Amino acid sequence: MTDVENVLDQAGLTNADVREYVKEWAAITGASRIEVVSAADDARLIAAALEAGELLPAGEGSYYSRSYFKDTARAEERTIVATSDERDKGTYNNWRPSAEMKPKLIELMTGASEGKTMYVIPYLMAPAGGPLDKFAAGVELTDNVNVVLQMIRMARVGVDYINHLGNDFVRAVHVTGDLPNLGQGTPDDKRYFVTVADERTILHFGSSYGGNALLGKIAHGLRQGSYDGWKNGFLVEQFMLLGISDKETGKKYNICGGFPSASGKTNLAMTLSPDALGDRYHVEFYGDDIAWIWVDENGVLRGFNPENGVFGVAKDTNEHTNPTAIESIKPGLGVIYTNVAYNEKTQEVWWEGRGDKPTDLDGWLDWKGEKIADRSADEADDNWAHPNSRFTTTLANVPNVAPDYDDAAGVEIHGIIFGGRTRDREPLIRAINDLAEGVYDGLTLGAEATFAADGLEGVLRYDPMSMRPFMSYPEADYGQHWLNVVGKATNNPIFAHVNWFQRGEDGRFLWPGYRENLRPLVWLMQYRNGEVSGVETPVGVIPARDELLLDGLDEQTLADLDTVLTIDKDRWIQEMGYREKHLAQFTGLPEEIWEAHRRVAKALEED
Ligand code: GTP
Ligand code: SPV
Ligand code: MN
Repeated sequence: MTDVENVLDQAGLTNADVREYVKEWAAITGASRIEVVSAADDARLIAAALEAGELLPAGEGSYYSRSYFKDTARAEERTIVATSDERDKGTYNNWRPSAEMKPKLIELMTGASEGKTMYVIPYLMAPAGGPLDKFAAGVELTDNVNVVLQMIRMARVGVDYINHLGNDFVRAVHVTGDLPNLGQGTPDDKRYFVTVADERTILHFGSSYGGNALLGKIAHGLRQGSYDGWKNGFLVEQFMLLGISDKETGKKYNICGGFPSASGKTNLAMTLSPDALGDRYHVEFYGDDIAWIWVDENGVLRGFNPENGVFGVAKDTNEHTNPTAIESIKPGLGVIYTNVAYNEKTQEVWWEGRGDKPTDLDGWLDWKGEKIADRSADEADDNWAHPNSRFTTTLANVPNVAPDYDDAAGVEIHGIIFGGRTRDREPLIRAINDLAEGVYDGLTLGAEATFAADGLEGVLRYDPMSMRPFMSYPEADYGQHWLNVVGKATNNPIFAHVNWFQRGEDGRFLWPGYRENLRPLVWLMQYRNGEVSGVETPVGVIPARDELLLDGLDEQTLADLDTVLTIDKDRWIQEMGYREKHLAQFTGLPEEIWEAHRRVAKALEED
């Protein structure tokens, strides 16, 4: 081991608390070398990772990595929130006492990085200089260079973000572990992904995949952040954040919202205006996965995206569905692909929904690294790319990124939307004027789970505000916290529930989705402004057919429109029974939420 003090001095890491922490974990993990990294090290680290074969070239200035085949998505059942107070136990946070979890993790991590470099990644999950900086700073320690390269893209990285903060930083320790010998998914599973929330310490062992390993993003940016937000008066949510500017009126509206993992946040924030609507509306990208939200001293609800990049789902991303994403991953931008299909001869990448499948199989490897040409007949239809394969690119590469995306003051939020993959019942959009009803709607968000969580695809489940996998404290307190924070806002944010995923009896999507989703959002802002009046229903206000911008929609969509704008009363009444059971799990839920539930139920019965 080189002299740790010396390495930290050389790197200009002066924060004494951070130095102590680094030394403590260097001793536990037994790493052979220490290296402090900043964004400026990217080119050198990329070159070293290519040299070591840990990254492969994917054309000019793009890179490819494969994670271990049993390590391709977040492992929800191995993810734990630990504190020393049992009252922090919620329904979904997998709470355990920290006295039980910390020794376990220390034992697993002891000596586990021997022979490896321990990278020290000082980071900030925020645009720098804002009101929440002291909650946004952290230092990830990892023994995995790919994690470093991803973190450099996804967060602001460098010692200057943490040197002045004293002890106000999250301790985030990541040890990859011996991936082929961790018993993933067996009763003897050795993986543990633990956030010790009341100590602001994250200990993740046994993965090198995104949400399990980029600790700034999910474990800090969502789990730790939401716990800190609960204690300190702000909200941290799995939300996208976008602006819609209207050339004709010169106005701009910002909308944030939660859809469960792999349900359309990235695509919505990158959306282009439908061609038929001309250039009147323009969508500006702020964030696609996380928003930190607070009420400022003027009573304005504000939010920013704490991330610096996009870790986006590759599947179905192409020039038609999401041309913005395709632009943001073009050659030369330093993009990293994970678990897509790769051609070892031409260095091309491909995934399901990218376009025509290559017919010349020469050189093509699937996401496991196996030759496609060698597949047996019964493997012929297997996916080439993993369904949860991803691309990583920085915000600066996103063509519609908002000019002020890096402004630490954040932006005013005018609307909050919830949505998910719901094949029936949920209409295209329904607006909700009342705070308690809006919070109630978020808490009862039900949708089909996706491939972003291991082994759960297609399962119908409630996913409160799309935070179920990231929930850090009890749901009843979460509901109350929402009422408290948004209740202080005087700028009149409106709620809405959206659904791009209704299906017909033949299984087809009834709404074309993607860029057409701008139409209901424009309606929502017009409704908020009183420019359209909509149609009252027991579950909110839906657009009258002719209030939606319909120019350029195809015949089939126009024919299906009445269905996606219908409230199926019987299905809704049945749903209210399920919701009652769902909410009853949350002991101590605020009475205002129950009142909202009963109001909606009564309105449905009387309708
Ligand atoms: P996470 O990064 O996992 O939190 O996901 P996300 O919510 O950002 O999801 P994303 O936008 O990446 O979309 C996930 C998948 O849904 C992709 O395969 C998209 O192509 C698909 N998708 C997104 N929007 C739509 C839509 O409007 N209609 C349809 N049919 N599919 C969509
Ligand atoms: C999600 O699963 O919701 C993601 C990707 O955004 S991950 O970073 O892996 O959690
Ligand atoms: Mn997500």
